Amino acid sequence: MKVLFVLLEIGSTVRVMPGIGQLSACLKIAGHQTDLVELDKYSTARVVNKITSWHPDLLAVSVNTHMFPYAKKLIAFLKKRYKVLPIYVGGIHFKLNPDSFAEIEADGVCIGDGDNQFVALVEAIAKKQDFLTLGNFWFKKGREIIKNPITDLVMDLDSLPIPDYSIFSHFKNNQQVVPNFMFSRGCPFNCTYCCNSVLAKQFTPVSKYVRTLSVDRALTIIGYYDKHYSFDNFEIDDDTFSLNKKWVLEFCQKYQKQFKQRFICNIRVETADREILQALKEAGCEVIWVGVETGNEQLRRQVLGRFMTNDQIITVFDLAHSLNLKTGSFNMLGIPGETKETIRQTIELNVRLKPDQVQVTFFYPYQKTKLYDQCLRAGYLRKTTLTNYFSGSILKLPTVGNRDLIKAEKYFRFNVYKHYSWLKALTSWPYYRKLRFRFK
Ligand code: B12
Ligand code: SF4
Repeated sequence: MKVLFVLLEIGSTVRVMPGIGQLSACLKIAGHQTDLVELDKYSTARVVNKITSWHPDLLAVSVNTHMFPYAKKLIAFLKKRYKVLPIYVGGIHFKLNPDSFAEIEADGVCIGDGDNQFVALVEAIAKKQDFLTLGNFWFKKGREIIKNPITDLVMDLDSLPIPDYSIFSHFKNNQQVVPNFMFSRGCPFNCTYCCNSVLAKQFTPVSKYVRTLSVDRALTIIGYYDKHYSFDNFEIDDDTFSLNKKWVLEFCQKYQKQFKQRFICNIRVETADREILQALKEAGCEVIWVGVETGNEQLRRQVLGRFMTNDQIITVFDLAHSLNLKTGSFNMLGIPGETKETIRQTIELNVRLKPDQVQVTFFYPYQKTKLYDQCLRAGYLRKTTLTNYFSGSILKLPTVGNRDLIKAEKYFRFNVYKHYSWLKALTSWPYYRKLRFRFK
């Protein structure tokens, strides 16, 4: 079978989606062909051209929440044009919110891990076998929706094939690539706004939710890409890479003996100490990214369910800098309860941390998370549809106006950097780009 994936990278920037890479590898091992259309703006023409030239047997659309409105529109168009082409959807949006399948004209949706079950579905379709009872999937049958339970969760990540990134354009064109790898799935923390608190409930006991590749398998995957592609840097996208100290120390020790590439990863401050940070630095880690989110401890604890203190965060940043390890901070604006004062505190904390890179986004409550329900009950949701991450908050908060949030976001990085790096402040100054163009 020929399976065509569609990636709607609209309203954000993403080079590789590990989920698509994993599914493509599983299908290829089973003898199927795969390809991918990447859309950075909404366009039916690119998909139609690919369908016309490649003649896929099935379309697979992977959806994060901000992609949902585009996926809905695209699938409605394709269903009208190609009545018999099966279209299946999956991805984090449907794992969190399977009921939204009713709003989209696809034939079926994957509501859990897709690795084995999507292959099973494709094989059943190829052999014209009945598949309507297949676990991890919901299907449409006329007006009815058949809701099968989750029956297959991948517990042993080592059993999966090496993710296939060859279908992504960066890899196809054999450019200098920046692969992003995931060596684990899941996170044991329970932050109120994060997908993990919802996804963990699919597992009994929930402690089984966090699954990790063996260190040797992780190194085999890096080795495969090292052999076939040219890259100097890669990203480790695990939610919390510092979770298992023994694993990280073993990884770092073995990694530096085999590879030279530098990498970045996400850590959580409670799981990071001098030994881990030192090991990461020696292995070639360039930047550790840390979820700071807000400078106000009460908001962080009571609203976000994150129990680290500002002092703990400061200690880890200071430690990293003392080891010459670069740092990045993730921050959110517009958390329920946010005020001009808490925004000032977030800037102030960042100034104290002196991150080498600062990221800031508007807080968005994803459906089915605890904080979404609270926002809904409090009447904070201005709209429920998200199409991009840059055009302001979707909440209407009684404590701070959207205009103030937009302004705070625009100047956030400048307001942090100006205290310790004039160069970074200048390049993050909102008018810098315009100025550069004028002088070119
Ligand atoms: C890796 C990752 C990234 C990477 C890669 C991006 C990507 N979209 O995959 C990078 C670093 C680029 C990134 C960036 C961002 N991310 Co991110 N990221 C993740 C992370 C940690 C893992 C996702 C992953 O690869 N999981 C492993 C794969 C194997 O699982 P999967 O994608 O669910 O795919 C499986 C199934 O869903 C299914 N499946 C998937 N597609 C399909 C299709 C079909 C047809 C079928 C049958 C099955 C199927 O099979 C797959 C294999 O089992 C998740 C958190 C998490 N724990 O899931 C957040 C997450 C996806 N990111 C999130 C966000 C918000 C962002 C950013 C907006 C952050 C920011 N503010 O800049 C950007 C936007 C990126 C984008 N365009 O999507 C949110 C999205 C929430 C949502 N409801 O949509 C998540 C869920 C974290 C959270 N806050 O809860 N991210
Ligand atoms: S620590 Fe990060 S990945 Fe883990 S639950 Fe909290 S927000 Fe999600």
